Amino acid sequence: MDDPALGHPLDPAVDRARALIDAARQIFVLTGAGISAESGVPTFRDALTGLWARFDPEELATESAYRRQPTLVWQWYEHRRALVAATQPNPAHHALVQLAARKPVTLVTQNVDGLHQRAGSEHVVELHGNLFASKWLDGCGRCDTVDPVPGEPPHCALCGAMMRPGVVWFGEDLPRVARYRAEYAAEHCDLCLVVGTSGMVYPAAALPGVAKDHGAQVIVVNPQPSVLDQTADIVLAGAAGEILPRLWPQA
Ligand code: BV8
Repeated sequence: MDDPALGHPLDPAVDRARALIDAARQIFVLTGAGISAESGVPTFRDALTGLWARFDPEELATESAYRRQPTLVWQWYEHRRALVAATQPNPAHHALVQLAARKPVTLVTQNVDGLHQRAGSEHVVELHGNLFASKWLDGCGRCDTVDPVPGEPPHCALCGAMMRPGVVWFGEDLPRVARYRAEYAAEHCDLCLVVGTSGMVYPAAALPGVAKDHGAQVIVVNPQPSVLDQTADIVLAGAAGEILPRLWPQA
């Protein structure tokens, strides 16, 4: 029998998920690179092509790699910024905007692509920063840039400090406010919706477990099995862009 609203074959797990979402009072959403996959944004592991193919992402996305090879790492981020700028939010991003219009939602993302914001989501908690932000590495406190040289990190005209991508590198703590907001949301939700993450990167990966420990139900959306399936009450195996629009009415 088809789902009258959507013309999809009824899936009991989708029905159960819909009922949980409909009954939820406070929803904590955690997204990862998978929610942007249907926009064509390579996950940061996939982004290692060409010049960077020979590197381990967890090695390249570090301050030490940047200090050692600033131009190579800066160009990797410029390459990724160009890739992301050429993409658009997909139905999964837009569905979450619809959810937040119906329910109290805290949207926490591990992604640095800014696509949730471009879809219209507000108050997005970016645990790992944003590709399009930059900040100073060291710096005199009164830093001002020289004319940027394409492909090179900008430098302060006063002290020569180098600018760096405004993302959280491995080995760096998460932004304090973002981390606090994410932990608060996990501790105070009655439903946790996890979309498109392998659950491999900490401390973000611990958040669904925190929600569970505080009494929340957990729904995981991912075409592949992940370690977070063990925490889930419901696992919806499929692409976010197909599944999310089926879980609540869309405008
Ligand atoms: C910290 C910005 C401490 C940079 C990123 C051992 C155990 C535990 C922890 C550690 C450990 N060793 C080291 C650590 C710490 C480390 C860590 O977790 N390492 C991992 C690799 C083991 N963590 C850190 O370093 C963090 N900081 O711990 O600090 C500290 C404390 C105080 C003071 C100082 C220090 C910082 C982590 C942040 C790293 N930065 N990004 C950049 O992008 O260049 S993380 C980066 O990787 C991405 O941003 C992203 O968040 C993450 C990848 O994870 P996912 O988003 O899950 O993506 P992934 O590709 O893995 O999975 C995609 C999923 O989507 C898949 O499951 C796939 O099936 C699914 N999918 C595909 N298509 C779809 C889909 N799903 C739905 N729909 C689809 N269509």
